[in-house]
Amino acid sequence: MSDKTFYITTPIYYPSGNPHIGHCYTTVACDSIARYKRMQGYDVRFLTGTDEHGLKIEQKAKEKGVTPKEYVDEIVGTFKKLWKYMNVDYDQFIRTTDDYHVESVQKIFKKLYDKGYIYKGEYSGKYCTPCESFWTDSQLDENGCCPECHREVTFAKEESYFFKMSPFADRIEKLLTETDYLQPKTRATELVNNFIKPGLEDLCVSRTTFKWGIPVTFDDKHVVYVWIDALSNYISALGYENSRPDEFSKYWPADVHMVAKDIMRFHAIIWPAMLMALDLPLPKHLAVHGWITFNGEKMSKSLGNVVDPFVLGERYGCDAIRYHILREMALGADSSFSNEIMINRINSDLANGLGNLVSRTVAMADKYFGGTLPTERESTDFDEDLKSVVINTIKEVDEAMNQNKIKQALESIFKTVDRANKYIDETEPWKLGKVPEYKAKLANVLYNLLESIRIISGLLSPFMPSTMPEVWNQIGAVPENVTYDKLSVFGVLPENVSVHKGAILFPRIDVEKEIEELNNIIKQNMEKAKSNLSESEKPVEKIELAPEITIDDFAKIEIRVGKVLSCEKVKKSKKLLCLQLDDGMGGRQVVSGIAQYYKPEDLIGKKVQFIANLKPVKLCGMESNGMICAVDVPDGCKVIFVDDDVPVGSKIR
Ligand code: ME8
Repeated sequence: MSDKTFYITTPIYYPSGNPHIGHCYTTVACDSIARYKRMQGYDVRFLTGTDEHGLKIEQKAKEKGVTPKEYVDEIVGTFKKLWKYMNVDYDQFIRTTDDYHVESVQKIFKKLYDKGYIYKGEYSGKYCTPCESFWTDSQLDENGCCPECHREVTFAKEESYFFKMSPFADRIEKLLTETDYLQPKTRATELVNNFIKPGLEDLCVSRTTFKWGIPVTFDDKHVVYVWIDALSNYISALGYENSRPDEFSKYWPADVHMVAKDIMRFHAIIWPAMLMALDLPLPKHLAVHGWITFNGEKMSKSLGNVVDPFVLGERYGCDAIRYHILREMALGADSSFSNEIMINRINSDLANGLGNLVSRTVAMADKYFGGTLPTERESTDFDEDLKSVVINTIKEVDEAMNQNKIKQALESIFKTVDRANKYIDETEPWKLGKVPEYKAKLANVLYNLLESIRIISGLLSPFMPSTMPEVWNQIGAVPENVTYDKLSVFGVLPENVSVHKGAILFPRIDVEKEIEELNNIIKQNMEKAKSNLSESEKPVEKIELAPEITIDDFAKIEIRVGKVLSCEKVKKSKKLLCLQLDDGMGGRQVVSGIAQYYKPEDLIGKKVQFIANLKPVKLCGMESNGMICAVDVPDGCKVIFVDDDVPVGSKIR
């Protein structure tokens, strides 16, 4: 094993709902970096896992009538299944319910207490129960509600242990502003201005109001609260302060913690403070990416605004999904997910770009040389430029990967794919194939293409690990031809290489048909997610009100009660019903667009509300004197009926 080590971690995910594309991004990104480093010869440790304690899990398990452990076990199983499906090759999966982790957290808590960094106090403030969070007044939203879920907060007081943050403020500020810990470093300003400059507040690190957590050994009323439990996973996994074999001295400090921006603060401020308090070396880099959003909202399972990664993988293959999410997200920025962008990207880059390059090259080697290249060569004017672009790719990819810029690495590789495709257009092998004297030239062109594909596919293998072995098989490469050191050298495949025609790597997708099918799946998911939400999870709907009006404005609208005397469908219209109302004023006819939701007999004899002073209009040739009041509901519309004892003609005020 190499003595160059590389330790990379994902966040440990909450198993409070099944994983989605957002979770896939961080995990697949770390997997790709880990694979790249393994390819470079590093002894890699790639850690992922689940963060299983807390009130939310306790509540959800209760609602389902199972123990918290039973509840998380099932979801953790789905996470593991997804990582297998996505070909994520982690070295260790940590669960915060694992004994060794519990042991570490208890010792770390006690150590910090003994050193005087943890003390007992009282927490008081505005508290949001579903989010398990205390908020300061300035953090509340414009209605004085929770800034995250917008529900009401209550005043709460609780005995808690606190972790002193202020002793570390100066060192943390330097870490963020003077070192390359934070990637991208541009985010340091917001952290320094929002949290460090105003004075670092001590952190509440224990709770007494729920039980599903790691008990504080010296005060059993308390369980350790969120961050000391969760963040410690990065070192407990290596055997720090527990009975696992010591790998801490080998792999710590971590090379990369990768997280999304929502938990940047905890990793940029609290985690370094904890390590400083424990006198431990700090991790080398914190790579922060944005959110995968869907229609502008953070993608999340509870909103149902996601296509299940299993469904996507089943349709396009896991490598297409890996490629799409890695290619879309720039470190630091959000990336908006759309099925259309995904399918177009798969079609353009994978089916047309890479897939075509491989299939055309292999097909021509097959057609013109029966699959095995002859050894005579004659160069073309385009060879040198192609070779220099191809050989240079690894430098660009290395440079990008050293900064964890995966999107940039993939851009470089696909620029080379384009260059190789252009080489086919330049050399026109189909013309060379027609002239026997050009045999050596044609062999040279095809060999250069196979070599380009070898290097491209070698560089792509950390990102698309399932498909690249198939590419190697088709171009006649063996694993030794695509080791890292061979990816900067042109001319590795044997001169008389044999290709093997194979399946299409990335079939072209029919965009319109797919979008329609995926949209239907999303619609179903949204409905399912809504009906599956527990009361505590249901989002408070944001209702946009029309501009304010005065009572005088309202007085201009006459809403009155009428009784439906008769009702019939309007001929030539699927939507309209024509109603005759007793309006207490001699009667009137109203035409209403409710035919899809009500049969005439459902309405006859019912009392309804109608706008009595609306200017008459003609609808499908029928005069309408007013409008029936109704509301939109998810599967249609409902008329607002009035109790039978309300007299017709009554005015609504
Ligand atoms: O925060 N786009 O767990 P979590 C991009 N347990 N990434 C996303 C995403 C999205 N829409 N949604 C989730 C926790 N992620 C804590 C972490 S670590 C010591 C404790 C990814 O399940 C992203 O990496 O809410 C984010 O940081 C992580 O999931 C949070 O997962």
